[in-house]
Amino acid sequence: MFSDANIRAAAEAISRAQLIAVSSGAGISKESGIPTFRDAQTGLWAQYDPEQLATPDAFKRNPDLVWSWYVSRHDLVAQCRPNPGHLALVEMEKLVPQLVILTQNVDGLHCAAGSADVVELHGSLGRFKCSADCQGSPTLVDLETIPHDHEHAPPCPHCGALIRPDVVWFGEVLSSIGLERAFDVAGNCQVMLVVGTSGMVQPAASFPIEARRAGATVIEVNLTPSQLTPVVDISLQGPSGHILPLLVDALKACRNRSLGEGD
Ligand code: BV8
Repeated sequence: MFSDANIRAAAEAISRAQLIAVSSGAGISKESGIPTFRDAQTGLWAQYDPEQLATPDAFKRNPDLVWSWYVSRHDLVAQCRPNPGHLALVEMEKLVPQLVILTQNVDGLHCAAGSADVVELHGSLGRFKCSADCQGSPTLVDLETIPHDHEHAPPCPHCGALIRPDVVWFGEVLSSIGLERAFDVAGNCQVMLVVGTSGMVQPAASFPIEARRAGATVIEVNLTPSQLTPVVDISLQGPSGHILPLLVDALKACRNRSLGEGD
């Protein structure tokens, strides 16, 4: 699990920082009811490997299967709410000079919680687009305005190419603007908080390495050790919905102590 001393050390590092970067993965949304990417898929999806479904080839080979997977995830996420972990980051943002969230998640829960500065590196389940980007990149399509069902990828109303989710698939490049911002934040932060990611997907898995190279204190919040654990300075093991609120409380205590000392 984690020690009070580690929570305090993490809070001290955050209290001294000008820029805090948060790198979040599927684990932060687990307590909102959204399965992580490597959880055994439930129901119909048990027999599919997400990394085999979240690719341009899968969509080309079997667009209706990939479409159904995304529409079912979209419908699940639409019923989910931010959990205390997301809300703690909104609190933390108010207690520090600058906090930027670099999220791999496509569930939109950081924005729904009220975080002000979120880079959605892998896109969003809430947006759909023409797979040919016929009106420019991206050609977003409002699903509410076109007839569609859960079984078949619908045609683009402009050009007839199939509609797909506005997410970054494996083998696709991330938006250069988002990626540039992410590496800039990672290279200039004093603290990077890595929350709920296995650290297996590139280029997001490089951010903590980049932050550490630039001299930042890297703090991990994860249920279990991850690929990144060996390179972090402070490891807080447990559910993020429990640990992040504790971290915010410790940060407030830190600030009160320093305000008291300042009297
Ligand atoms: C790119 C959107 C340049 C879609 C996602 C070979 C060929 C082609 C590419 C590659 C290759 N080898 C490597 C690559 C690069 C590839 C990659 O990294 N592959 C990996 C698998 C080896 N990356 C890419 O392709 C990226 N693009 O590199 O472009 C390029 C292009 C061509 C060729 C080479 C390079 C694009 C990657 C983006 C893919 N899209 N999502 C969708 O969602 O459907 S990734 C998807 O999986 C998620 O968005 C997320 O990023 C990732 C899952 O990772 P995590 O978030 O970490 O989730 P995971 O389940 O793994 O772990 C959850 C963690 O939470 C666990 O540690 C668990 O312990 C913890 N946890 C659980 N509960 C809690 C908790 N922690 C705290 N509290 C809890 N309660």
